[in-house]
Amino acid sequence: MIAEMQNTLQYLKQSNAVAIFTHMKPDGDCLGSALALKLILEKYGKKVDVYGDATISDNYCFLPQIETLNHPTMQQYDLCVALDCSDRNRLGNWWSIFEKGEKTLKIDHHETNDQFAQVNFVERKGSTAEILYSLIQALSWDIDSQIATCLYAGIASDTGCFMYSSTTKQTHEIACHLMSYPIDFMKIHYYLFQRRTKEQIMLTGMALKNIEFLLDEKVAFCGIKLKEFEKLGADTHDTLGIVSMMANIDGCKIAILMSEEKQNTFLISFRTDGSVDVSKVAEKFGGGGHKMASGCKIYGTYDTVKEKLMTVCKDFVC
Ligand SMILES: [Mn+2]
Repeated sequence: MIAEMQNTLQYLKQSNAVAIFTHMKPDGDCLGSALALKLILEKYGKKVDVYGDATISDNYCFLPQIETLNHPTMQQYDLCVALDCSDRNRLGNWWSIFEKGEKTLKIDHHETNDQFAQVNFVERKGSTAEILYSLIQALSWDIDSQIATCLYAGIASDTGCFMYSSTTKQTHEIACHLMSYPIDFMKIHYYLFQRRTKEQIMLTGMALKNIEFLLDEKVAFCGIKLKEFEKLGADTHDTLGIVSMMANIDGCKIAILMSEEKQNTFLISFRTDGSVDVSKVAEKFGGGGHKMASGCKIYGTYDTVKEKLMTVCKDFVC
């Protein structure tokens, strides 16, 4: 562990042409960490490109330099860094660029054994941004308000605004230090947790109206069909926050949102009050995730997919 940390610090200090990689469907932690690392490396005289998915939610538009994503300025890199990526598949098509790096580094907080880089720095922290903060401290590098904004956004994002069990005393101490820079944390919270489009609110309204309470009311279920998405001009990206709201219903052990992405293709999201490990539920369908939040994809008709879900859930709640 100490060796991995020393190697990580060496890599960051000694490299001059750096490529940073985010995972597919990047979240706030991934993007915040990538931009924080970009900004600090540039501050110390290095050239940096950031690669990531082209379709990024408007909710991340407040992040400094988000517009520089996928505008490479170099052909070759002496260091390629993958952030927040548990395994190599998370890099998608960027893998072919990543693996060509003279040196490769992974910085991540997920539990996984895929040591796909030359140096793999993995710590069980609440966010990748928190790990990055400790690396920056170890390097005695100076942050500024832009870097603090990115790190704060990453930490807030992955701890559900300091609400999840991954939040520790140290998480708050880091946030406290970051707030000593002039960062607009109200704006960060707004974009990460509050902002909704009209379509998202309309969809939420419709979904909540259609919740079914099944298996002795221990399961809250909501299915959204393709034609319902179309009627509201919405798609599966607009379901943000619905399933978490369902999991807050008193007495609900598992909340399930079943969204029809394409005909006979359903994206399933699971949440729980903590009494069930929903990553195990998702695994039954070839998916995965965390104890409190997970997901999978199931093919079939609306009724058969719903039936399959209930058959599996029965074993977890009864
Ligand atoms: Mn993360």
